[in-house]
Amino acid sequence: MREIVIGGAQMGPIQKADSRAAVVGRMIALLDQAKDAGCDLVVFPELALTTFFPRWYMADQAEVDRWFETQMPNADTQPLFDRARAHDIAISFGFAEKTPEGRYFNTSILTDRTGNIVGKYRKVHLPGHSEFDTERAFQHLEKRYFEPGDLGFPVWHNMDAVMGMCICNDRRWPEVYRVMGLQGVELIMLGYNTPSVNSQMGSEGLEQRLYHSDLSMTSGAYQNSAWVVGVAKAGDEDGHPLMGGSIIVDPNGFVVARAQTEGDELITHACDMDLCNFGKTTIFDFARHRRVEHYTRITSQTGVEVPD
Ligand code: ING
Repeated sequence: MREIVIGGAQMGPIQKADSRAAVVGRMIALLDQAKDAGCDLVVFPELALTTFFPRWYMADQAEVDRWFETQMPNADTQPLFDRARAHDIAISFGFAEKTPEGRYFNTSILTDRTGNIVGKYRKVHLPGHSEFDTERAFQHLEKRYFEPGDLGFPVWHNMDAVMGMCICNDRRWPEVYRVMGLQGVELIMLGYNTPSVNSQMGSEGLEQRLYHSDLSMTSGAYQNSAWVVGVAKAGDEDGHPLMGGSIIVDPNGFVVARAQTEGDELITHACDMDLCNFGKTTIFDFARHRRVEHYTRITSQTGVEVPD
């Protein structure tokens, strides 16, 4: 049995005016809770250090840059890495990354239990738009502030398991899970910031959005026989509600832990990585069952092409 006790550290709202130090303090409090709960690994949300700033239209790049980190760890986040190391807990969290070359990504990192960064992922599927959209109830400018990720969907050996990451909207695309599944992934960690309402369809309720989030992650887990941990940043950020719904999903697609609030809330589960083995060696033994000669559209075609 290869058991990893995993914590999903859902975070409540981060206001535009909140400092990174204050946010890191909340993350450390969740880490302390996780230590008391016996966690070995803790997953934090997407863009965990700041408010979900892509909701704000900014024309001035200097204003945009304020939301980005140019180093990781850095002065603001070093206390988090130090506490994780002291607790012997591996962590994963998302942040806005500005590279030394001046490129901008929606990024997440994974550490080992000694606080060393062992993996980095950059969000590939950027939802929303790049210019101010007057038709929307609120803006979602990820295509304005970030480039699509350039690292693909790698996996890493960490804590005697094969681990991968994705971020938020990525969880809605089955290709994401399958590319990691084809690398033998056993645990997929993801954070998300999902508005509670649809900026283009006010009638879409929270129940449907929570269902689609569950559906995406439980399907990805089952169809690749892997654990999936999805962790929200939730609550009202400067008048803009984000949904909660953080979950831990087992390799059979069952939700084994679920957040109940829209605040800072730790969910935990003892995840046996060997539970992945049966699915990977029977119904989802890719080598035995997949027929790639019929899948070429998936990588050769971007949009829909209806035959005559
Ligand atoms: N947020 C949302 C997400 O994919 C979204 C955007 C919401 C797209 C609902 C489609 C439907 O969860 C981020 N940050 O990707």
